[in-house]
Amino acid sequence: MFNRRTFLSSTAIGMGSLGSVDHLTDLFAGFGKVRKPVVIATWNNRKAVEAAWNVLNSRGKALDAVEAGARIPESDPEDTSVGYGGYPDRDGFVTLDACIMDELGNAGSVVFLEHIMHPVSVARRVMEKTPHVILAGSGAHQFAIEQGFKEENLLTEKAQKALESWRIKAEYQPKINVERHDTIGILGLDQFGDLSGACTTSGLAFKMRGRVGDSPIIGAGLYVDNEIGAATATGLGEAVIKKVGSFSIVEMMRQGMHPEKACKMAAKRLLDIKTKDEFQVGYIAINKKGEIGAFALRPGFEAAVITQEGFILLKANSIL
Ligand code: SD4
Repeated sequence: MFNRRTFLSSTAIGMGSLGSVDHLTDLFAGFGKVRKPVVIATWNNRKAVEAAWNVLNSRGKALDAVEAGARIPESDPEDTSVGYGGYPDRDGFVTLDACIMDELGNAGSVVFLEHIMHPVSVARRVMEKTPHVILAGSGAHQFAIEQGFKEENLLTEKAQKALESWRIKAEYQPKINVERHDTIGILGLDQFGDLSGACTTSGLAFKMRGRVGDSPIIGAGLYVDNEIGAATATGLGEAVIKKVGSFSIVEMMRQGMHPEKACKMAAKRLLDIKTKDEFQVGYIAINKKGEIGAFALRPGFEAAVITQEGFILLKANSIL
């Protein structure tokens, strides 16, 4: 059972820090009432959850929080899986996918977007300013420019070098946890009890030109149902799409399953995907009560969480 006295020193955002937690269900056991606000993100996206928390903690909406959080890795050149600094496709182009969903069930998405640093914000504009859900490629780019987004070169020297060394062998294998999978899926529950989520990525490093993963696909990389809960995914997008991962987790929560159990069941379903390559998928979820869960196919997945109690880096359990 989690011991509240294990609070560590305060963090950059002036909160207690709970350190790493292995058994999430224990952490949340005994909380009968709704826990809010809460923010949870894939991987150790600590700065992102802090940015989201700052919004939530000043009576902000979950939608604004998840967008603010997702924008952090998008502009971080060191994050090689998202936005600026993201690894390019095998032809040297950085192509971005993102989506967002709000508490009303509205959704916006951009796929195969180039030269725009904040695809999550373009996705939000698609949701709010167009009658559509998805804009792709040059159409998404044109829309972004019309909306006042700046055109930028997103390929850093580091990413260019990584492509050059990949080209020596040019072997494409979706390896587990080795690409510094920092793709962010982020879910927030605000103090009004509303849920929203966002997901943003540069996709798999050295993918084929034109490839789109799960991250901008509503139901696969992200799903939010404000009556029930929200879920998001990271890892091999092809696997997540085939299993409609995030939607399936929300549907399992609808049947009364705890978020962690729902993530586990969704991860288990990945076992019947036939591929010769080893791959990783990680899921996170939150329900209306503010209970959270994370589970992965293989070891190594973690999630960043902030509640009123502080920051937690959650080490997810795995099927294999
Ligand atoms: C994709 N799911 O494009 C993304 C990749 C990812 O950490 O999550 N990387 O398939």
